[in-house]
Amino acid sequence: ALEMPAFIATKVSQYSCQRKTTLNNYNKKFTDAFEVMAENYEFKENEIFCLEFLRAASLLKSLPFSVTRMKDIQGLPCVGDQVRDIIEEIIEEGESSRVNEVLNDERYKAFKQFTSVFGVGVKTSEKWYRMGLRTVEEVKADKTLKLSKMQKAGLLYYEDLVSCVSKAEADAVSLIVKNTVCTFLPDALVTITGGFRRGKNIGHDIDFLITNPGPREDDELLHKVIDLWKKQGLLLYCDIIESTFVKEQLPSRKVDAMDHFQKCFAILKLYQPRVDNSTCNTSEQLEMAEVKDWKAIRVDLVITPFEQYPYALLGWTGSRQFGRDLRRYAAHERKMILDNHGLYDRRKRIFLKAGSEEEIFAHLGLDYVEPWERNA
Ligand code: 8DG
Ligand code: MN
Ligand code: MN
Repeated sequence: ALEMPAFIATKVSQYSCQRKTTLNNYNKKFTDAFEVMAENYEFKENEIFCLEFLRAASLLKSLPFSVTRMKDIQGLPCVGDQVRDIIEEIIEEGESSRVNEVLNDERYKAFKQFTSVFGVGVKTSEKWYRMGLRTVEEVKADKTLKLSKMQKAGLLYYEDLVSCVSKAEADAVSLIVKNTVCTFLPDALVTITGGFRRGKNIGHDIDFLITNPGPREDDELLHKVIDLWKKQGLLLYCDIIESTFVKEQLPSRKVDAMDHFQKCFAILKLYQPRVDNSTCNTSEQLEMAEVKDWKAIRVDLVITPFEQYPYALLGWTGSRQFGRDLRRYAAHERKMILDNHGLYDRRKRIFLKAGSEEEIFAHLGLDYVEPWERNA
């Protein structure tokens, strides 16, 4: 067999939106290491170094072969000195001492735990760390802490939420979401986005995009859905954010800006019949045995106007790095501004309409990249 058939490193784009990145990662031992480094820089709020490692991880994920020699990365973009050093260490030693240092670092370990709680970011982690807290258990035990409603829910359902969502659970929740939405709007389009649309079989949450192709608009849809789930006892937490979209406003140029759609970050109660229910099969017996027959699941619901749907779909499908690179590509290579609502051509001074994701790629002069090739 040929070694690295016709692979030309200098032809690899620095933008992940010009590469195909499937879940088939030949360089996991490198990309896991880079992601640890990136996360540590995120905890230190060093965005430049964080992005440098995320870009390198993303690039190695797209390579069609395993890197085994320094020669393999010659001529590739996104590989700076810091990254190169770690690759060299891993090739020679099988692991990186710099990465191991981070993994054993007290601050990193504490931040890693804190940020795994729904509603907790770097700022809160910093505060808790300064107070001397180190673990989620210590946070739970500290009754003097002032917690947001979101953080309270995050701690209450912590074990369920850190155990990942499976594809089967995503399908079950998908049915619930579709059924509920369709009782109010039979023609509504409900699409699973995020990691599951990219073909992942696990996730930290389930993301849905909801739009109404028909003539009828319904600003109350999200509230109706949430109210019904409340009535049915299925809603464990929800934070509804109203739309802040302004039509004339130019898209945000910030690469990580939040969009303006009406949305809801929720925690749903998913009932799971126990596999072994031969000994207890009534709800009373379940209760007596203190067996929990449900799991808390994080769900994001986003409502979009139909004409913005392809842009919202592209943005919410991710990956986050793929989205960042799309916007960076649009700005730097096309003088266009892309966000989850639309695409603005700064030369022509017009918004470009799109009826599908394919049309957005075409507007940008990019070859189409399938959702499962966007795991950058
Ligand atoms: P995971 O849940 O399996 O861990 O991965 P994911 O599905 O890729 O990540 P996510 O955090 O659920 O976000 C899905 C995509 O949505 C992500 O690529 C970025 C994009 N996205 C937006 N706006 C927002 C936002 O306001 N919050 C979050 N969390 N993601 C957003 O376009
Ligand atoms: Mn997700
Ligand atoms: Mn999400």
